[in-house]
Amino acid sequence: MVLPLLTRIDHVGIACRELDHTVELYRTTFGLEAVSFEVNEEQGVREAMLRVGAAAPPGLPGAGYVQLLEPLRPDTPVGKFLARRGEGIHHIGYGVADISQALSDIGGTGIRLLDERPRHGSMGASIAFLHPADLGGVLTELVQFVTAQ
Ligand code: V0V
Ligand code: CO
Repeated sequence: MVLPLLTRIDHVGIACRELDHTVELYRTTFGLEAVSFEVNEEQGVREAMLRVGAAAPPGLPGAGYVQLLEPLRPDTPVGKFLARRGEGIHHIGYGVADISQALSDIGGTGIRLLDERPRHGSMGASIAFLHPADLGGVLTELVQFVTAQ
């Protein structure tokens, strides 16, 4: 196992009821701009990525993001979260160099994997989630950038 498994903070995921309104709130309050809008049917979200800090060199990871998440339906992870807890921080996404290896290594520690294999994530990344109940109440996402990091 190559430690540490987590190489950087990729994004903070924030659940909101109205994506466009919240994007505008971050723009007018902080001057952050959305660099990507996507609908992810598998995850049940419409989401925007707001880059914080300088852009990474082309094709390289490095920038951190705020990920604003609006549920596509009530019976989705973010829809259920909003109903239960209201708007707020939903998950933290960490960069990993090799997501399949990281899943295997973390699975071996007994932490429950919500995804046994990587899924399609924002801006072409491969993502996988770990169970919040095994990580101090924090829903944790692994993110492998679109090219090797
Ligand atoms: C639920 N719980 C959470 C939580 N959501 N705890 C911390 N953070 C969260 N975000 C707790 C909840 O309070 C309950 O605790 C327990 O989990 C069961 O809650 P539930 O409402 O019954 O929900 P479940 O069991 O149906 O699902 C919860 C999990 C689910 C975490 C398993 O949301 C999931 O599979 N999430 C992963 C996928 C995801 O979140 N996708 C959206 C982001 P107590 O009361 O029992 O103690 S998509 C994304 O980030 C993308 C595309 C990207 O970055 O590229
Ligand atoms: Co995320």
